[in-house]
Amino acid sequence: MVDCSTVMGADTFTTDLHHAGTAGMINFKMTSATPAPPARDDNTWIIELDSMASGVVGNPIAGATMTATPFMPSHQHGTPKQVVITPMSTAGQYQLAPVNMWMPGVWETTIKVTSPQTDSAVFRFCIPS
Ligand SMILES: [Cu+2]
Repeated sequence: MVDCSTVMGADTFTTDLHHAGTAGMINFKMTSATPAPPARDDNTWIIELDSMASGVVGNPIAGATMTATPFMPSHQHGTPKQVVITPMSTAGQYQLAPVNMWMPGVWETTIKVTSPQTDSAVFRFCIPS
């Protein structure tokens, strides 16, 4: 059994969940999660990338190249399903699917952007049993 109420530091899904990239170049905003909150097995996320400078969020980033990798740190394993990235009609928004979190527990999904800037952010969710 996984009791997510005892897990510290996991993200709580809201429509304004966002993380500044580790390089401070891109703001990663989760504009949609299906299901919401994220749940076991296949998830579909829409992530908006916005440029960032000195902590101030700027314009949407269209045409980005990125990968998304779910990983379970406590067990050191990932998932057999590759996350497919599809640009949305709204500039700067990308669909990530399937984000397959097949096991209860804490999952860290790293989104790594390699173009036009390099930056990455981690969305960390506790998936209940
Ligand atoms: Cu696991």
